[in-house]
Amino acid sequence: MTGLTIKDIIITPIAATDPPLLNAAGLHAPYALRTIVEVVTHDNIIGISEIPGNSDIDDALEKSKEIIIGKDPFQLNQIRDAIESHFDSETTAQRGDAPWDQRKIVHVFSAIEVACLDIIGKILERPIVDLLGGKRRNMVPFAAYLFYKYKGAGGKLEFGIDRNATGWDAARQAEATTPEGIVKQAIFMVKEFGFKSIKLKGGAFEPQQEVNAIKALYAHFGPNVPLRHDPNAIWKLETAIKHGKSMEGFLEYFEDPVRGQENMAKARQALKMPLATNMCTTSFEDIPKSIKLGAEDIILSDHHFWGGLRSSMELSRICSTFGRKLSMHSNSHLGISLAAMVHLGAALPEVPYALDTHYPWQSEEVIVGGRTKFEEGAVQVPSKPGLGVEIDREMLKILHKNYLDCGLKKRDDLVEMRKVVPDWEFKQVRW
Ligand code: GKR
Ligand code: MG
Repeated sequence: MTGLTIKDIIITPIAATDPPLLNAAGLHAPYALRTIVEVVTHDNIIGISEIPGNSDIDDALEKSKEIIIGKDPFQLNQIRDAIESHFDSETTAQRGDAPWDQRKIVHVFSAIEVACLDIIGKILERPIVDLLGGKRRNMVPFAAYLFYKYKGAGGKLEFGIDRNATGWDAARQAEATTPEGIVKQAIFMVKEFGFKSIKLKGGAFEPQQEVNAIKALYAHFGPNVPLRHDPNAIWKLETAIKHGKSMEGFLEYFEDPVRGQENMAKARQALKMPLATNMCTTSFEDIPKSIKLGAEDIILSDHHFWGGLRSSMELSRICSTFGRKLSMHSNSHLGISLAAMVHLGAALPEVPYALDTHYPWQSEEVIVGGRTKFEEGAVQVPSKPGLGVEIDREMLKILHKNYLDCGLKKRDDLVEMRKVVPDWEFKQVRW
């Protein structure tokens, strides 16, 4: 074995405090699960990555060790081929009906690819953005991501609150179920992070209530702050067209109003505003039908489920070829994922829309130096070699203990919702 080959892969599931956020599939648990992956070479160079936490994905990662250990981290094509032939192939349908993606192989490859790029960057003494073709911007803009929520901060406090909290901390813990509550949340989030665009996670309340929230945001922030609404595919086509029409002129784009590419194409025909998706076109195999039908205007990529950073660059070229815009989707995450998103955001040919991030909802961190700073809603592209962030070993231990103590193994917003509304049911299409 040469010094450069991979000698070990360390998989550490963690749980980070997450508030009770509502969405079309239920309620966030008191902890968001993430998995921290370390790929170690014989020379003891460690590359790191972060992916959504899910014990099935962790098991798949564990199984991939036997084919990845011994490989050269520069040989990413070989590693991808080995992973693809080792596991049964997955279809888009396996992403599931929930707003988050439940496929395994894409996440496994993303975890290994980002960690290998981190190693390559460290060896070449170059930031990952340089491995993606180089930096096109120094600051990567993100959007405020508003959620309807119950009162509470999540974590050990469960649904409790810190009575001394002020500013964004207090807003993060406050209930937000009405248009006024959503506007208040937006004011504090925008003040704290400087975001210039706002997204509302919808699909939690009946459509008119959410439309009223969008109009209340518009009334408060005015026409220069772009707004988006995302009901996570839970509206009927008629509902999306009726309420979509009433939001024309208020929204920068409308995200996954309906389920499936066919319905998205019909909604797109009927509405005079761009449609975006992270639920109907979610993999390369979905692209031909998306183009044929005209399912959306904007694809919200996510390197965790599009198979890594280089795949996301390939996606950007496909998008521009077929007249699509590319932006970025997010789930609850910490700073290692954020750093990867920022490197990708810096390399993309264009960033026409501020990228999504759940980051303001988390309060802990697993990287040295603590929480990543936002300036005017944007994050500076790291310039250190690789990802430019390192694991805080003490925090990793603490967050791993949270994982062991909390007993959660994968995200299930239905289970959490039933703790507060016992007869609540998930519906593919609700309104
Ligand atoms: O965290 O509740 C949530 C979101 O609904 C998330 O799971 C979605 O995947 O943010 C996502 C989206 O844009 O659909
Ligand atoms: Mg979405």
